[in-house]
This record gives sequence, structure tokens and C-alpha cells, in this order.
Amino acid sequence: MENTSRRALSEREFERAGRVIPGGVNSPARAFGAVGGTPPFIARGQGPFLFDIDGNRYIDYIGSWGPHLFGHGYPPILQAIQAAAETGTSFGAPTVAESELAELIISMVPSIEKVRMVNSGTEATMSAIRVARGFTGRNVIVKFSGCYHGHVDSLLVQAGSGALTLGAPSSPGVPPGCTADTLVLAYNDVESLESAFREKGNLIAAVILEPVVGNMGCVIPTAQFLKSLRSLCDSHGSVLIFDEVMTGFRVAAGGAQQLFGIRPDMTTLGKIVGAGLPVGAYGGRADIMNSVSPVGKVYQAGTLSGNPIAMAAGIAMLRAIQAENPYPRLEVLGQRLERGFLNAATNAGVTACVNRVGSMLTLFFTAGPVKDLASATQSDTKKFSKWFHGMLDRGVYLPCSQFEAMFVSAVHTDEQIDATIAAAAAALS
Ligand code: KE4
Repeated sequence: MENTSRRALSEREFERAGRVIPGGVNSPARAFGAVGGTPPFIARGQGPFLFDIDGNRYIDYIGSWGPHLFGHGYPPILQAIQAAAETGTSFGAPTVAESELAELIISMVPSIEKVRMVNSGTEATMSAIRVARGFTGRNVIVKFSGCYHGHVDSLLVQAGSGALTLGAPSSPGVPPGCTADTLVLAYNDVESLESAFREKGNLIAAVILEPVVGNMGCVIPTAQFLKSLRSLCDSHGSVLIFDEVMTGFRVAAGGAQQLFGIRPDMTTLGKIVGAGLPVGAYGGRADIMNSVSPVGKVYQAGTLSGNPIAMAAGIAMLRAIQAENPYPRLEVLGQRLERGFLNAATNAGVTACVNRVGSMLTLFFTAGPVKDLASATQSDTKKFSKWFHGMLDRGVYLPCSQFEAMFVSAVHTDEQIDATIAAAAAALS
């Protein structure tokens, strides 16, 4: 088993970074805030591995927080990026590649009839909400506690005091007016959803959710919850938005909507659709998407949207998915890991449960079941942090928070899964 506890260069670089970048990171999720210690500074990725600047090798279960379905440096994607870079980096004018990626997305996600590229998942959800509000002429947005949709002002909100009280900002810098029309409900809580629609149905522009949650750890929707979402949005003329930034092309070629057989009105995408380059996308019913400028009046724009290099990466990724159909393999690997983690926890006498959909999973340090934020936050985060560092020191790189999902790639091998399970057993004992 690797010993990767020596990270002197990363410690030095973390100090240096902290002098010029807030917290030394360009996204707080990477700062190890929830687990303490110093994040390894990465020199390169290759297949299922990350290598840090101290020369340590890790089996990677973050995959850049989701994008790397085929691991790091997957040749067809790398070649596509290199070839695109030869022709230029950005033109600010339409290119054929943008239509190619749009056509691929539409062919794989049938609920999407038209799609607009942006540069991140946040941009995708921010735009989708604006379009839903513009299309319906309504203001209220329903979201669920524990779901994260990027740092959109109107979605940085904590639940209002009463179940049906509109939200208050959860971050400084977000004026109360931005969240005054956001209603936060509990995930999987059909009753509160029904009463929200009874009370405010004619004001609700859209409901947005992660159709498999990654951002409170992996949490799976009940069939009844999904069914109620679809029927209540139908009966009240509200837009159902599936935020598939994480689940899109991850849990199935057609995302969670294909897995569960629920057709949303709009879908947001990110991560895998850009193969690790900055791509987000939002799309859905043509009648809704035709309200977007320049066809309609809802304004949305972006200098680098549809960037040719990012499009080439996304096209190569989706073509690889179509050619390789990685999902049966991802299911087998995910199952092995789930079983191995549960056996290791049982043998160590540690209370834990696992939620998993395909290659997306979370080991929660609680008996469970974990079905919403209240049950997820029952987890022992001290035990998680100790396990996280035990795994990192044994060469296994997990998401640095109990409330994140980990990802297996199609290029992880049985041997790496077994080494991960052995490390888990050692780190839990
Ligand atoms: P980005 O703006 O980070 O590309 O996407 C925002 C977003 C939207 N929707 C879902 C379901 C998401 O999971 C995300 C971003 N996910 C986090 C990890 N849970 C990104 C990690 C980070 O913020 O650095």
C-alpha cells in the first residue's frame, strides 16, 4: 500500500498560493476546509491516477468532481483537444463544432429539443432559471435543501423559518431580494411539495433539483417524489428543471431522466459534457428555449460560450460514450466498491451506510437511511475526516467532504478497486 503522507512541496505551495489566492484555491471545495490539512498540489493525471508535486500517486475518485468518465488523459479526448488547438482557441463567431455537440446532446438526452452552451454549471442553472421565469412570467423558484446548483445568487439560500416561508440568503453579498422568491423544501418530501403547490402553485415558475443528489453526499429520489414533481408541475404550468450537471452522462447516457423515465422540461449539464474543459449547457422543450435571445426576449450571452476547443473535447467525450457504452462496467465497479466499503465498515465495527447510483456513491458515517439533508447531517463528520486522511495517506484520493459524491471511472481496474477496499479496511480499523 502506498505511503503518501509526505507532502512537503504541497505544503509549501499551499502557503504560497494562500498569499495570492483566497484560501489558496480557485474553488473552496478543494481547500480541505471540512477535513483539515493540506491539499496535495497536482502535477498530472493519467488514467485513474493523480500524481502530486511530491511524487505521490493516488487512485483518483474525484475525477475533477465528475468530468472524467474515462479517467485523465483519455487519448481520443486529448487528440481532439490538440487538433482543435491547432486551428485557434476562440473566434467569437459560430462554428460547426457547436452544432455537432448540440446534435449529440439532443440525440442522447431526448427531453432536450434545443440547447445553449455556456461555460459552467453555474451559468447553466442561472440561465435556466431566468428562462423559466421569462417563459412563465412567474417569479417563485422551488429548490431542495442539500441540493447545490452552483453559486447563483437566487439559489444561495437557506430554508425560510416556516416550511412555506420564502428563503433568506445563505451567503453575504446576496441581497434579500435575490432569494425572496426562492422556496426551499426538504428533498423527497412529497407532502411539503404538495402543500407548496397548493399554496403558491400559480406563482411557481420552476422547480429545480438534482435528480440524484451529489451535493449532500449521494441521495436518491423516491419514485413517488419524482412522479409528484412531474404531475404537480404539469397541473400548475411550472417548469421542471433537472440539474444534471453531475448526473448527466454519469448515471446513464441519457442521465438520471433516462434512468428514472421522467421527462423534465429543462435540463442543465456540465462536467462530463466538457470532458474537463469549461462547458455548461442548458436545454429543453423547444417552445421554452425559443424564448432565449436572439429568438426570444430572455437575455443570455457569453464571450467564450461554445469555445471550439471545449466543443472538441465534449464531442470526443460523447462519441466515446456512444462507442464504448461504459455503464455496465461502471455499475460492476461501483457495486464492488460499495460492497467492499460496507464489509470493511462492518468488520471494523463502524456504523456506516452507502448510497450509490452506478459509479456515483457516498459512504455515510451514519446508520441511515440517508434520504435528505436532515438524515445526511446525522453523519459523524469527525469519523469521515479521519477516514479521509487515512485513505489519502494510503494513496486513495476521495472527495474532501462527507457531503460530496465520489466517482469511479471506466478506466479504474479491479486491482485498483481491491487496493481501495484494502486501504478502507486499514483506515477504518
Ligand atoms: P460549476 O459552476 O461548478 O461548473 O457547476 C455548479 C454545479 C451545478 N449543479 C450541480 C449538481 C453541481 O454539482 C455543481 C458543482 N459541483 C461541485 C461539486 N459538488 C463543484 C466543485 C466545486 O465547486 O469546486
